[in-house]
This record gives sequence, structure tokens and C-alpha cells, in this order.
Amino acid sequence: LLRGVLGARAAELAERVGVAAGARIVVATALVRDGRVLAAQRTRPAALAGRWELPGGSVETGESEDAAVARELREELGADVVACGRLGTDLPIDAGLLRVHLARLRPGSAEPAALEHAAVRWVDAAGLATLDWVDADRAVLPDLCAVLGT
Ligand code: DCP
Repeated sequence: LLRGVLGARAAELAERVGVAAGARIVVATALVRDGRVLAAQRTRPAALAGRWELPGGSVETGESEDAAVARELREELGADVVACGRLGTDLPIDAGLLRVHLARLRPGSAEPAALEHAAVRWVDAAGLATLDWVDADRAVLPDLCAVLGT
């Protein structure tokens, strides 16, 4: 809406002011392959340890969200991925705003590995409900289910 009224440049500035004011953007990644999504089990903080998430992390200053997705998954999973669009709406979290992006493995990428997580697991639509997801990620499960099919 803001973009429509003020134009793309003004909306971009407003977004930067928001980020500067403390509305940190965290990207979460729905890495999809063959009807399954990669779920990752957190090790920290204690309150979230053992619970499952879509991997990701904070967007750095001046970094695009697509670039943050690729960087975070390289760091956390050793995988080479390309972001390919948003999934669901912005989700409020303690740290700021969580935005879920879809992504795919680039051809030739290493298999994702739990470099910073307790475990990683490919889950299909039926398997989504069996994991203990962190609260914010739980909100995107219906959209994710639709992407994965049944
Ligand atoms: N988060 C979430 N769901 C996800 C990913 C993250 O709710 N799928 C939340 C958990 C944290 C915050 O976002 O409160 C930041 O996530 P991480 O700690 O994984 O990200 P960073 O390591 O980049 O954070 P930091 O800025 O603390 O280094």
C-alpha cells in the first residue's frame, strides 16, 4: 500500500528508517526439493533448543533478503541455494520481523548438513505436523503445506 501511494523509492526509505529504528528483519528459508522442505533443529537459545525451524537469520545492513538467504544457508548448512520468492506474510518475533522465502538448491550444491543445528531433516506435507516448530514458523505451515502438495 505504502509503495502504491508514495512510490517505490519512498517505500524503500521508509523501510530503511524502520530497520534503523530497530525493526530487525530475519529471513527464514523454506528450502524445497521434490515435495519436501528442509527443517532444522535449533541448538540455541535454551528456550528454542530442540525445536524446529526454517533455517535463516538476520539480514545485514545493506544486504538484500535474497543475499541473506544464500549467505545464511551457506553458513549454516554448507549449501548453495537461490531464493525464489516470498511465502506467507511478515511474522512478528521478539527480534523484529520474520520473512519466509522459498529457495531451491543450485545444481551441484553440497547436500545440506547440520553445521550449526542439532539435526536437519527433509519433511513432506504430512510430516510438517509431526515436528515441534518454533512459534513464528508454525504460522507459515498452511502455506508451506500448499506448496509441498499432499
Ligand atoms: N527465528 C525464528 N524462526 C526462524 C529463524 C529465526 O523465529 N525460522 C528467530 C529466532 C531468533 C531470531 O529469529 O530470535 C534470530 O534468529 P537466529 O538466531 O537464527 O539468527 P542470527 O544468528 O542471524 O541472529 P543474531 O542476530 O542473534 O546473530
